[in-house]
Amino acid sequence: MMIDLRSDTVTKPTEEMRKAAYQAEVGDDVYGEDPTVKKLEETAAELLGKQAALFVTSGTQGNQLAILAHCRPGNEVILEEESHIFYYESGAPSALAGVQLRTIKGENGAMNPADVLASIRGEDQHYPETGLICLENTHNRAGGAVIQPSNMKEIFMLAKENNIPVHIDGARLFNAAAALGCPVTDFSNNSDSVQICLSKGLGAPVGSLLVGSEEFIRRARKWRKRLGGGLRQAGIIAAPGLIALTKMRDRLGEDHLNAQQLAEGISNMPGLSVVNKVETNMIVADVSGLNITSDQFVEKLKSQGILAGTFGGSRVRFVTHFDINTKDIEMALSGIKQAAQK
Ligand code: TLP
Repeated sequence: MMIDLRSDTVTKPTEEMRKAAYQAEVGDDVYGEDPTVKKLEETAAELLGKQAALFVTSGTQGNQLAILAHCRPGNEVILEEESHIFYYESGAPSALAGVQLRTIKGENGAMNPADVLASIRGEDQHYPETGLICLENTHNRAGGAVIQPSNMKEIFMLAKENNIPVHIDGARLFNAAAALGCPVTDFSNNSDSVQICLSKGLGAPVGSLLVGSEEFIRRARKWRKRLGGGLRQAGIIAAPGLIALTKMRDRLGEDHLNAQQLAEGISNMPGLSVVNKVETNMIVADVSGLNITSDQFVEKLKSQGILAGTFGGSRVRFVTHFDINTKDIEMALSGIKQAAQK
């Protein structure tokens, strides 16, 4: 049995989720007749304090629909330099929405509001129009860093003053809420739209939700259909998603504690250093002290029964999740130690 720390996307659905999928009441969701999908969408909208929600297949689809629904071709989108939308979505904003991206270097994933303000375009005919500002929370490439509500609020206020919508890539927004012990609305209130993932820390097999105003969701729904994302008896996958959304949020703190334990162990190993703050469920370790590449280290880990992901350069990412318990962490630590020694 491998200990899979590549991502929190790897969790298998619980028995309760599988049963819920089996028993789900369904209908044709393109006709708006799937009661389980409707319930999931209503639950998400309420939880995040928005008017409406749309069930989508993935985080990427949710983010891209947001860009499509907020922007017009030729717009410019402001976002952090290492954000998932910029770094990991295959160039979709330009390929699909025809927008260009303006990146800002953040600190621990947080953009400085002054930099955001300075990047908003003026009236000049040479300029593209700033169509959207995207925030990411928790911030993946900053090692699961929590972006503070105060920082988001400052950016949201200046965006409002300039009539620019704000979208949150909240793939792991509930991890951020769990880390600060605050309601998720402390984050979502500082936005026009939010994308949340059900199949990361929350453990559902598939799906994300895009939330926002009724008018925004109407436009996003049309884009979803246009892209072939209109699903029929989707209650089958919405039912486990509903369990994820209602029952799995409260246990995210366990993943964070496990991450702390893993980070502590790794930082005591010669040749390895933990380079992120470990606020949630991710550890980013630098392996340059071992004089090998991150790819080589990941291979060594594999031979010890541990899966981790390379994170660029000499960095390796470990992610804790629902399928990892304290015992796995202990085993992982002894395997990592072995891999670092050989
Ligand atoms: N992240 C995945 C990989 O794509 C890197 C991972 O293993 O962390 N926003 C954020 C912040 C994400 O971390 C991810 C997935 C997404 C969006 C996209 O979600 P999916 O994979 O459902 O399209």
